[in-house]
Amino acid sequence: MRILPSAGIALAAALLAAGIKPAAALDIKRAEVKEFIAHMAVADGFKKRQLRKLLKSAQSQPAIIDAMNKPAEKAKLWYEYRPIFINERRIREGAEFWTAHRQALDEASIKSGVAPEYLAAILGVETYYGRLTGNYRVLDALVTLAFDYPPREKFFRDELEQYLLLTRDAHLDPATLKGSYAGAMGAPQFMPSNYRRYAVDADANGHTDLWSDWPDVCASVGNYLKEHGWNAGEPVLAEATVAPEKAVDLDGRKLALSETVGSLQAKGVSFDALLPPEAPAILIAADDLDGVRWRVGYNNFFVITRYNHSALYAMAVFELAGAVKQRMLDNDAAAPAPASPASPAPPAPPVSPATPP
Ligand SMILES: [Ca+2]
Repeated sequence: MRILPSAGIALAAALLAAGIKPAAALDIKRAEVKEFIAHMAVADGFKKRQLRKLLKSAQSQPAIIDAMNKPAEKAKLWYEYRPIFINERRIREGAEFWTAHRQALDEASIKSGVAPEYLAAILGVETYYGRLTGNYRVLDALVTLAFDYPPREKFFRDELEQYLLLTRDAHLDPATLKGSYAGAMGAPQFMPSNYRRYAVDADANGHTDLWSDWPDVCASVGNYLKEHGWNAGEPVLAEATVAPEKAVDLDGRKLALSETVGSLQAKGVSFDALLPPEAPAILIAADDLDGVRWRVGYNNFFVITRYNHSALYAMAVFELAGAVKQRMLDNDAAAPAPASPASPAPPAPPVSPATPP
């Protein structure tokens, strides 16, 4: 979420291997740290002494700052970015994940209206279906960015506060949880504020666990997308062509749902419009090796970018979702038919009831 963890983790590891500056314990005598502690004591009822002890144990890590300065989706073009996520291994593991967690995916899909392939694809892009959830202590990541990364210090101080509230309320140990270099946690890589706001205890076992409780993981991703405006059954994206005399204000590089199906058509964009003219839409320029490929994103495309503010990210989720779903269909088709020579049973429906036809 927000930051691509797999690319970021690799980058951070490379920087560490290259001998970038070592980590250092947080100096809790710094004015901004004292101010933060005082705020937490007054606003949230924390004991100052406990906070000092915890924050003193945190390591500020220069490698985290270096990783923050170079997120993969800002540096890469679509044709460079796509193969990181759309490849045989991620498709195969997606089908394996779906097979292993079919019930959790189906239940989350019915509840949220988000088709299971999109829930799986987000987990696939974020953490390889929960396999790579990050090896930084969340405390170190948030402390580093809250106090040693001025461009985003307000955001990360808020997230650090949310993290301390989350771990207090959920009886988790704030010193041991692990996550990405940005402090994103679990299979869906929720930042602490989103964990508190959108995570769901779907199996009602009393714990909302985004690392290994798969009903919780799947339901939380569905809940996040639903709360950000996902429309059940609607398409995500259509391939498009743009007339040479297209309106000059359309470059396909602004991430805003500021057009409609009708306005794009009026400006010379041709696509298979599956929604009515008044439906919100966005034109996307995808850089292929041989030039720009045009695509039109609908509302649900924009909703995916609320998970990570990048059109590249949403296109990767869209394509991975389609590829994993197709792999499931292919696997089902290849499975041996049940032995019944008189009247062979039809194959089981490969998709959940929540998947639109
Ligand atoms: Ca649970």
